[in-house]
Amino acid sequence: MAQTNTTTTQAPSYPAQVTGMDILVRALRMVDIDTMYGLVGIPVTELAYLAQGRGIRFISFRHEQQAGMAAATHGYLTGKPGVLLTVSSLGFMNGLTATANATVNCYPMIQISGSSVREPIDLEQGTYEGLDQLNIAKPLVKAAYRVNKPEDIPTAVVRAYRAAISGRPGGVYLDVTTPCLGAIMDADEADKLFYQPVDLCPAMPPAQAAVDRAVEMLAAAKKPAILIGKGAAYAKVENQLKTLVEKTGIPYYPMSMAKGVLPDNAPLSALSCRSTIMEQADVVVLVGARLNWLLSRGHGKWSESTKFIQLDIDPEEIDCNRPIAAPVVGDLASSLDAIIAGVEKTKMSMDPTWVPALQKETAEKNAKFKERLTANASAMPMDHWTALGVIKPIMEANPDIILVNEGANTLDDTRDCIDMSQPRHRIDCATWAIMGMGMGSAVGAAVASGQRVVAIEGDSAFGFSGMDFSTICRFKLPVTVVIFNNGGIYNGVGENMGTNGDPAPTTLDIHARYDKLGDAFGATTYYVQTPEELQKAFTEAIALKAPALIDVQLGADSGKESGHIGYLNPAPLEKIIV
Ligand code: ADP
Ligand code: TPW
Ligand code: MG
Repeated sequence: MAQTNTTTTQAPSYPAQVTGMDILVRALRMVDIDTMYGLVGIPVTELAYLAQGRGIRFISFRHEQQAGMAAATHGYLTGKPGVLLTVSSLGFMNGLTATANATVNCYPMIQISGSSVREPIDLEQGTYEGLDQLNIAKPLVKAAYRVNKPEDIPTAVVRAYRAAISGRPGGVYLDVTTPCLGAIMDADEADKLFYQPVDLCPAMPPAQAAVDRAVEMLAAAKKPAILIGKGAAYAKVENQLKTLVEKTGIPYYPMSMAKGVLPDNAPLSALSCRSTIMEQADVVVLVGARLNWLLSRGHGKWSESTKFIQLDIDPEEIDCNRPIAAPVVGDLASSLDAIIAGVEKTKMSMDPTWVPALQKETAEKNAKFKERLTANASAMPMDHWTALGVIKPIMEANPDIILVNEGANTLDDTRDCIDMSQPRHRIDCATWAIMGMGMGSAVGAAVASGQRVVAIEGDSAFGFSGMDFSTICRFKLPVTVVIFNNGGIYNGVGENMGTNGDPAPTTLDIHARYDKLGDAFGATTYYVQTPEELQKAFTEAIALKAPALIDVQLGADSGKESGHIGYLNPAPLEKIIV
């Protein structure tokens, strides 16, 4: 009888395995990262796919710098680091400009970049996109780490996260090598690597003696002022500031991105009295604001006798430009709580004429401003003021809209014109006054907040990031981009000082139809030449809650060189005719 073979061959069983990329995605999820901004290619394409598949939103860009600007804005608005993903070599460097800018502005973000195999980079053997990325990043960011082994990924992510948000926030670079991304581990071994980090952004209360010193100085002040910086906006201390102002009656002045932390348009807002504060205030409380170029020299001169109380998380900031009479080093929420508790027990001695004098000045300046807007209301072609006269009341009636703003005159005039009433609703080119944050920041603001965004852009400024209008469209974001086209950097009337007939260095395209660029990506677009057309277009566009682009035709002579900061230009000895 023939024998039947009843034994079946069992497939050998292997333990489940994971890659470095799996571990990285899981580590990011552990610290609650739900969004990544980036641009893929070797070696991070599969990583982005994995992240998307596992519930991390991946916002894909046309240029890494803009993805980085989005991540930085996301970090600024949420208080959690924004995450940027880049490829090796130039992708890394394109993104690094934004990470460096985030560091200068104290925005928390993490740039994760794939990098090539180490050994041929170190021996300069010409490997694919070989670049010593870690060492290039180091001097430009708050912290930089490289992770070479999948076992180290969870620790690396937690370190990067803590570095980005602890103390003074900033940009962190995390280099992940290609072998590390592709390395394989047994899943149960990998499971053991993960842990939930405790208290990722601990409170750092100030010393009581420092608080007492500050309160004593404030109580004795005759002409005090509170100067609010974007550090206060970031730290979300609007309620404490409101309490402090209400309890003491001290007037406040906001830096550009701090507009709206307390309302611009309120009895104690001294927004129009910057020079008077600099000249006359005897005690100034800096709340998350640095005494950098924006608060010195051509921007006004502090009286020799002004004393400063500075609330900041970074002890190295103290005394860096001016002696600080009362440093209060700690996180702003804790510091303000302690100061409020102190002033509640203390009698203030403010000069009763100080606030009324500032209010009188404010009323006079506001009347002048109104006159200017009225005088320019029907200028044809329109100038910056004509256009802003139309946009101002509509923006102020829609305080939920986040305003992104860059340019020279377009920046200065928009900032001066549009009153803000909500914190963290104004994002601009900030500390470095850089161009090329517009589309990225608009994307980051829309994604992080879910709110409407309006980006008011100079035509030059828009050129730096314009292609990422396509990202606004692809992700169907509620963003209206308004381009003030005066045909140039500062204006469109520059003259070639030689004879070759080339455009002047500042000349761009006064007849460009930026609205057609919007058409290419399916946005709702408008080209407007009159205030009436602008009013209709702007009202319609913001109601759409969908991508829209308005090309605002200004006159080529609208705007002056460098806007409000022309004094920073080195003066030419003479005009050289070639
Ligand atoms: P602005 O440009 O509006 O004047 P800056 O960027 O110059 O503002 O200053 C912001 C300051 O806020 C920085 O010195 C930073 O260290 C500080 N800062 C940021 N976050 C906090 C925080 N949570 N607590 C205290 N200070 C903070
Ligand atoms: C990365 C220099 C400052 S402002 C500006 C440039 C090029 C553009 C001003 O023109 P715009 O606005 O935007 O059309 P307007 O209304 O005055 O005409 N490169 C970088 N950053 C900066 N700051 C510059 C160049 C600059
Ligand atoms: Mg311009």
